[in-house]
Amino acid sequence: MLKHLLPRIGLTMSLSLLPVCFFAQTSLSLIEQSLPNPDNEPVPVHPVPHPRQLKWQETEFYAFFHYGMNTYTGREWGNGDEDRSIFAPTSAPNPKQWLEVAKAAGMRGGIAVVKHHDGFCLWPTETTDHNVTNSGNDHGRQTNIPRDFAAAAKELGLKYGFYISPWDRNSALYGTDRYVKEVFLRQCAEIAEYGTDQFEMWFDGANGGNGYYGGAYDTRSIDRATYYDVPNLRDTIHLVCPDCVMWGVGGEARWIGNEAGWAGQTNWSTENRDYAPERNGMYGTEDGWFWLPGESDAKATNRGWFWHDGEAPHSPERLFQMYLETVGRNSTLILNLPPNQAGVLPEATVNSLVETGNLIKQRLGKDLAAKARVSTNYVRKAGKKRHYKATNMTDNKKDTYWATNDGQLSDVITLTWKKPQTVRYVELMEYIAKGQRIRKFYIETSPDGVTWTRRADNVETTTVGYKRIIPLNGNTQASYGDGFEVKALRIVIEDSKACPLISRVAVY
Ligand code: FUL
Repeated sequence: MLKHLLPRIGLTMSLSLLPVCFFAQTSLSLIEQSLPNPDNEPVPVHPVPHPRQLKWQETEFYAFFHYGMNTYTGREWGNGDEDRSIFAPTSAPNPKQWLEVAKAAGMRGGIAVVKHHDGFCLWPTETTDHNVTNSGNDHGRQTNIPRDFAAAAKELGLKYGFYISPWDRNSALYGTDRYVKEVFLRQCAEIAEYGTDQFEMWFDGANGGNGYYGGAYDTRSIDRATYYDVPNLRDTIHLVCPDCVMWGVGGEARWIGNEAGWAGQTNWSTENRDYAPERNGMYGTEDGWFWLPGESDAKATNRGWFWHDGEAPHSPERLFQMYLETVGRNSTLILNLPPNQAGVLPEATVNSLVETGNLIKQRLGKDLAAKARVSTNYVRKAGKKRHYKATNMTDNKKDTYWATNDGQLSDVITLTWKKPQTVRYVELMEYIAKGQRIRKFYIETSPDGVTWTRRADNVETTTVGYKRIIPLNGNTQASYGDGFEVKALRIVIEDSKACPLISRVAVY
């Protein structure tokens, strides 16, 4: 009956929001099994991502730009009492240069801070006088970061979004209901107007404490769970920016739980709403009831989030390691690049990031699986317009996938080459639109297709998720090395929540 009343996707998603309950889960899969299924598609394993979360996940590696009042005071957290004239860029801030560097580094987008905890806004806003229009020089008064950042991103074909601090140490209203209605929600709405195709809005977890607060100099605390009116915030922004994931406060992606550039080797994109991110952010929760994928925020430089005198970038090798330990572990990586007082990224940062991009291209750019023969023991029965053959994993198409029949939770994927290949990394991607499934696998290589040696056996080969990259020598810090000469490689899937669905296997 129900199937005539609700479209399948809507039904799946609205029901996936129900509280944990065996009854709901059972009745859901019964309903799904009774739906017509000419393509013999596997039923989802709940929870599944919202389409906006899927698009967000594909951004993979993107930049963070901390620029603002702190760039000129040398602080990391301004108190909110900074004189506006201090914001005086020595040349016009240049978001296009920031994003060009991000693109050269292999990133697919960027997020610019437009208001940090000090409350100074980097765009002309009606919500407060504490903004660029009252700043120290003409470059400052003409600054409009969201306008210029969005324009540059569009020109360069990158995704973009903004960081708006919910905490505001300048506002006299902070801590009252009026702050949320008259300042914070309006600021978010103003920023949404700078581009309906934003991919993420970033809301920091530092909320409340001491500050200037319009001259009061006191300490204000808020109830994080209710103060920011999150449901209203989310709905309002999604009306204007339908693909914009609300990070942190907004509850559509989770903090990975450290700012050191690594995610757990075991990393589920599933979580519970009442999770404590610092405890579980790195790993997620296998039986979590919500799709809440991890994002790792990390610094590409050695001082702070904001630019400081004497700062130096991390080496390209260190940044490549971070990439492997985040993007390669089912997390996104948002890597911070701080613009200096001239509003540009310093040369040393530029050089390190360009070189990081080169490493990513050299090491993970040429897929050897494309010229391998790929086979599995099991293949799901094809439907009218869809098949699930092993070659779906190497066809470079994100919407095709290999699958087994229902109930078949293990299998072996074998790749063989006519001539020996030097291999160093294996990349796997699950078709997560139907849920994250795999929970145990391992990798072996063979010089002749007869004798097999297990590789990376020090690595927890548990979850895959959106993307997993395994260095075959098991060492993310020195992953490149000499590689292994092989004629065959196999991925042994030992266990999966339901039939495994893999959209990509790549070997580098
Ligand atoms: C933290 C903030 O308090 C830092 O200043 C910075 O913005 C970082 C990305 O998030 O929690």
